[in-house]
Amino acid sequence: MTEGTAEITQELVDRLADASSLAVFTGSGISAESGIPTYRGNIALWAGFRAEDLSSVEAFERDPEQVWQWYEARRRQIAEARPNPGHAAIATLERALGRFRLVTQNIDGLHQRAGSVDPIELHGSIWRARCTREHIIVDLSECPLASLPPVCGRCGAILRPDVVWFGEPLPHGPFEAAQDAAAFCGAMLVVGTSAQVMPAASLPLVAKQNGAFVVEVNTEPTAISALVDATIVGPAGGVLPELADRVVERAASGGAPR
Ligand code: BJW
Repeated sequence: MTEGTAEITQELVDRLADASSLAVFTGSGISAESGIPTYRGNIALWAGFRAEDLSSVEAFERDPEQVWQWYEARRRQIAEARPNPGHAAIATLERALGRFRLVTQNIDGLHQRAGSVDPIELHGSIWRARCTREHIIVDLSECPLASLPPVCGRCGAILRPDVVWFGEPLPHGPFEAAQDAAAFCGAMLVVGTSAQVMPAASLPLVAKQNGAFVVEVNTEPTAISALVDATIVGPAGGVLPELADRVVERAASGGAPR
């Protein structure tokens, strides 16, 4: 397979279907067609603030109520959104292929709502919170929240979103599981991430260094396009349904179509 912009060729389908296991690694681009903004390249502001001004430990320590208002606005937007055909195609691959792992940087929970079971969430979830005193993690699927900022039902301390802000370590268990998925997969599908945020962005490189066939699906070339085996340029919701259908059909047939 040559590097560069690729069509969904039979060779590409064969390589994914024949892989010993498939890892799918997603970023916010997979949810763009559900109406959820991506992180970079957007100049969308909330109440005059840039996302990075609110998505940080410093912002939370300075004004937790303001940070929670921002997260609550996003929670409501996500709650009203629907998984799109890209999420559904990934769930189809998971159901059809024996050895499969989904690793996501997304906090929106749309993979689960599309039918994916237990994806590895590297940057946490907007549907959970963490006690700032006892650090226990609590479900926060209630939407809208009754009051802001939410407080811990056990000790009364303020809760914080159970997400990973810049400068914070990724949760150990999920990151270790993601590294294993990348190191031991036969193929990796990288969808809708600019691959700029470390250490998550190292996962496609880990896969490649360990011999995996790595395919990227994105609306534009990214930081890793020169390193992967193929980049399919197009929207995930347009590309993935056809790709998944062909991989599943090919895997079910047990051999290349004549
Ligand atoms: C489509 C599409 C369609 C659009 N179809 N595609 C070097 C080494 C290690 C670390 C660093 C380093 N240099 C700097 C760092 C630190 C930092 C970092 O990486 N900074 C970079 C910006 C340079 N990393 C960290 O701080 C991380 N922690 C860490 O390193 O800890 C070390 C440590 C160890 C021990 C103790 C203490 C510390 C933490 C990173 C946390 C990231 N958090 C966020 C916010 C989550 C919460 C929230 O949402 O509020 O996670 S930031 C944001 O970026 C979010 C995302 O998950 C993440 C990735 O973004 P993503 O998904 O790639 O989005 P975009 O917008 O960049 O790209 C979208 C893509 O979709 C584009 O390519 C489009 O083209 C495409 N697209 N429509 C297909 N329809």
